[in-house]
Amino acid sequence: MYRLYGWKTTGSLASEAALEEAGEKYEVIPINIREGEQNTDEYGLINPTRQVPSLQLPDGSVMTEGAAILLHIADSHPESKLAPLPGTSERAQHDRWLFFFAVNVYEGELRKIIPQNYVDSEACAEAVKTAAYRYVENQYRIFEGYLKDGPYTFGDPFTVLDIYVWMLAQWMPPEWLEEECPKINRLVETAKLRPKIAPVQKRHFD
Ligand SMILES: N[C@@H](CCC(=O)N[C@@H](CS)C(=O)NCC(=O)O)C(=O)O
Repeated sequence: MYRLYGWKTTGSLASEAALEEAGEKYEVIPINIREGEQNTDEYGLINPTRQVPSLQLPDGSVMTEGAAILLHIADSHPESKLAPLPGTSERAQHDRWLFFFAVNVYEGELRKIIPQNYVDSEACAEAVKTAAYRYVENQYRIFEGYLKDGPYTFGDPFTVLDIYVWMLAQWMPPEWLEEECPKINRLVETAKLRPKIAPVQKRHFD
């Protein structure tokens, strides 16, 4: 059985949704990052970055980095069709945008939330934060420009990229997303209604 270390509405949400879509059995080990539980010695042995998510695989090994976890779940459950086949040009596009969101958007979100971790002087932190807001919004506009008829990135197939976008986009102000990125907003709203996603959505956001 998989063991997912995570906390409500945080980066572990996408891994949880992917495990649901893959029909896997898993246990969530709560790590309350608001209370600093990621900083215990015990958790440091599981994930030296002291972040969530971390995923213990059925063989006992542990992996970290949310986007890598999503790809692993997709590739180890090919019957779930959660990613295009490796080596295809669709997969290249899928991974391109997954990394785009992991590197540009997720990291941008961290600069918004903890700007003080990115600069030495407290005085510069506010400037980092302001620039991060603008930067993240621009990343969403770039992806919006790539999307076609939807509802998901590649039309009907629902992939772990869509799961990642569904999670991250809910960290944006809903009115901004609706007005500025209607295609991404449709992706998120459609994903929310999926039979396996809806209970996860409820657990995290209600
Ligand atoms: N690169 C990591 C980033 C994970 C990350 O920043 N997680 C946040 C929650 S969304 C966290 O654990 N923060 C706790 C902390 O930084 O102390 C990933 O993509 O999985």
